[in-house]
Amino acid sequence: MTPRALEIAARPHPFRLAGPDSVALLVIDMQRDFLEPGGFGAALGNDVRRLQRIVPTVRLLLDAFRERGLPILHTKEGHRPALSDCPPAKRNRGAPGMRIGDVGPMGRILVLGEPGNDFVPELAPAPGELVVPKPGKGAFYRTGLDARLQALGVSQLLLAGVTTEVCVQTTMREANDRGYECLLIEDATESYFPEFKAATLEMVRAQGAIVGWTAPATAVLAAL
Ligand code: TIU
Repeated sequence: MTPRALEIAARPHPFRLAGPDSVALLVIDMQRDFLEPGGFGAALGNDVRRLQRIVPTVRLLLDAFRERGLPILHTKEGHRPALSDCPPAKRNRGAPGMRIGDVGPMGRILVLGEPGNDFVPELAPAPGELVVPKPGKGAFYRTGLDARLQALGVSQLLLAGVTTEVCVQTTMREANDRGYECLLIEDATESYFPEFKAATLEMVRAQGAIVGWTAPATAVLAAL
């Protein structure tokens, strides 16, 4: 009898793991710029405290992947100091004095290398984990992410991070179009808008997983 394939209890139906070498954890933008006061998220008028609640869950997932030696990638939204990779259309949407590149309490807002652009300390990448800086919302736009995943032999992505309907959903759609099977971990993602998070979870798994699957972290951890 062949052993039963490992499955994650997911919606709209179980997510079958292709194998230990095929799956990666993709942690999207768990940066001070989005989770702490004085960063980009706050400059856009958001209550950033909502996002902090997922930090322990993301940490549990990181620990589980680390213990098993499975690949982990961390994305980081940010721009070069000269803002050569920031379209004026993106910069101009911020309030004057609080735009991308302006100086805030954690350094220049959404600029790579600034203190506020770094990961929250609890979720700092460990040596050997890939960090993917990205100028856009999607992690495949102007990054080498696709090639890096292919080099690793990864065909399935478990997604965590912020914000659910912006960078996480954009990345999930980009990955889905590139042939990756994607599962969004429900309690390891958060939005400034609870209704947008709920709608995103519903829409990605609708129509027989049109964009992908969703599952709670406990189901992911049980399957690993
Ligand atoms: N504003 C907002 O909800 N999100 C972003 O600008 N970036 C990410 O989602 N990372």
